[in-house]
Amino acid sequence: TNTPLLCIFYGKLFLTEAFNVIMEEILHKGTDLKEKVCEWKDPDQLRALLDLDLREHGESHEQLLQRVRDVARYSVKTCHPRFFNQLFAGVDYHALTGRLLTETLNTSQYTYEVAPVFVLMEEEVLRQLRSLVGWSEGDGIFCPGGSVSNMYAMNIARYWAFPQVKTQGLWATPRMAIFTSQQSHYSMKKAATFLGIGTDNVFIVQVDESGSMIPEDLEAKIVQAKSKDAVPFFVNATAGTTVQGAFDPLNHIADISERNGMWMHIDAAWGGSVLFSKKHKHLVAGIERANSVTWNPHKMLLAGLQCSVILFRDTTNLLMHCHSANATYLFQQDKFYDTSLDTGDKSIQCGRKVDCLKLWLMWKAIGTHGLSERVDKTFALARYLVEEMEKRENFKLGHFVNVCFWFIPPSLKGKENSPDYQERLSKVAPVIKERMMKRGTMMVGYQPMDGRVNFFRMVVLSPQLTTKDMDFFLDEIEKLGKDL
Ligand code: ABU
Repeated sequence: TNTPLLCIFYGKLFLTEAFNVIMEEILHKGTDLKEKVCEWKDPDQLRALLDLDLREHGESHEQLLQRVRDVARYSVKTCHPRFFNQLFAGVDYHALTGRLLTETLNTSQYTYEVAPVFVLMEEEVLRQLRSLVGWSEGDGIFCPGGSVSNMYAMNIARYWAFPQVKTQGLWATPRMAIFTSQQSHYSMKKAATFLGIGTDNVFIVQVDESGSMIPEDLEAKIVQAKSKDAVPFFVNATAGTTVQGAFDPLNHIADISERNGMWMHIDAAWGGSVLFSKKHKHLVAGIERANSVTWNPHKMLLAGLQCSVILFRDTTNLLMHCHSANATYLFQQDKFYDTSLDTGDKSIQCGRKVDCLKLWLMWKAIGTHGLSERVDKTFALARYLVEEMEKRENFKLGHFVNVCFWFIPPSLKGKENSPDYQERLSKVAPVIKERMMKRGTMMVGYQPMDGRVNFFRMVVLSPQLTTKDMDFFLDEIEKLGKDL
């Protein structure tokens, strides 16, 4: 019989047993080098295996546990040390504990009354991150991903430049111009679309060979925008581009922004974490001169998806002024505590997940020192990989902050001048990728870019990794591509 007490009893039992499956199938097997990163199935096969249909009546305890096992089995193990496919990877167990706590407590970050611990925690984590940027004051908020953090920056910048936009909308603004490099994240264009600025008003600035913005071209694009009667108000510099991992020259861009009265944003979603590293923070010299910074601790720091912040140098409460709607059922001004702790009206969301706890708990566990070692290890392994590639015949390096490279199969060796060389080379990475997915040995991404045919982008993140894994990676690529 389905009494409430029995439901609770079986619910708790299910959770306990499902948790054991999670521990065994994902956290033990999923991080074991002898196990596969993924068990590839074609979509039709996978649909059938998962039995996705939702029915009138519920299933038995055993059937449901099998569902949990299936989800674990057929999902990609992004915690596997040989998952190199994205800018996130690996697992930090303290952060994971924070994620589980967050899910279990199931609250929304908007008011002190429902999230007292997390309102104070978010404030403190943001303060510490700002201080790494070099700001003793300012503002910020956790956002659902780097694209949304970038969108916040653009929206706040527009409000700063044209405050009447909040009430009068686009009727109150001139044609606006945004500047960003050709290798910046695509969220800049999405934000321009979403905010009604329009992608035609996103002026694309050229990059040099390494992928860094060319400041002289930024100046030229500002002149071009003005000649079209567009008002330059926002420049986005990137600290760690998505593909090449390039860092734009921040001080130079800050000079240009200041001279032109523009808001300077830095998309440091990937590269912001170098702020933890004494060795590598020179890459973001000048970051403190920005008006806003996007930073994703779920990437290089391994806080777990998703953990993204937008930080502001502003001390005039722009975030609140721009976004507040003063809902009286949430943000009553006659509450019995300090209502400035009800930070939810700074957000464009209502319900907002708690994203600060995973970072806070991980930071508490390994300290600033541990986080700095994590960043240094990422760079050291990338450096090792580059040095090893240079020793091998069949690898051609494109760039090496993110390790971008082509694998040149024996059949293409020495054929660089053949008319069909680029076309044949473009087919190599997709075939190697297919083979590695089907073997399940590892995962690494590839892409074409700016006239360059498909090349691999290797991202080294998991704390479990050693130089042996880098050697395995190179051997495996050679094995998978030797007959191409
Ligand atoms: N938001 C950029 C992330 C892309 C990647 O993981 O490859």
